[in-house]
Amino acid sequence: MPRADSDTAFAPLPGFRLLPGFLDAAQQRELMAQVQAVLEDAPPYHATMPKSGQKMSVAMSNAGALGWYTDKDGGYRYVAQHPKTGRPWPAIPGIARDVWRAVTSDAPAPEACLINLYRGAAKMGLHQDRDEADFAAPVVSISLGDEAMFRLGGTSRKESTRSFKLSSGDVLVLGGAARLAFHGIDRVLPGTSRLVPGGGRINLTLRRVT
Ligand code: MD6
Ligand code: FE
Repeated sequence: MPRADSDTAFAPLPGFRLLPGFLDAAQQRELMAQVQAVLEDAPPYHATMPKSGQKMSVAMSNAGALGWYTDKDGGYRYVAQHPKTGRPWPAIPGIARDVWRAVTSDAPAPEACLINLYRGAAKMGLHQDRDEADFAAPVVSISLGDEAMFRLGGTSRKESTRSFKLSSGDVLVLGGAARLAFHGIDRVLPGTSRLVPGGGRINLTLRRVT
């Protein structure tokens, strides 16, 4: 019996692209330094899920004109200021903008860069990225630090899923039919990288919002 993870019924939707090792070690270190500068201005926080009021295990911050945010009463949305400092989000790191330009053909510049910080047992449940007003542009993600098991499914929760490893420097694109594919992080593999100061994993997701 094949395990669910190697289910032959699973095929990624068109528009899904995994680019392993897209950033070399030097580029990863430079991007890490740029992200640290963002996090000094815009400290990571644990956002709260709508309705349940549960805090997310992943710490978050943002860069760009708009940042993804959630709290108990407001729900999932984009906001122009850091919820605690009230300041506008810092600019999107240059290396991240370079990656967007390199992997999206004619999409306008990204408006939002969500920064996910995984420490300890943090993980992210299966979700769709669907809080944007327009799904024409892809979502581009960059992984830094510890390896993680990423789970990818189809556009309905019922469809089969498959998990695979994301490593530091990998770039993942959800565009076209895969733009609304369900996905999540099952777990991070601690101690598999020394890139992130204090350990753990950082994922940047770049998006058009409006
Ligand atoms: C993560 N990534 O890798 C979570 N979303 O930590 C995402 O939620 C994601 O990797 C949209 C497109 C690519 C992604
Ligand atoms: Fe996502």
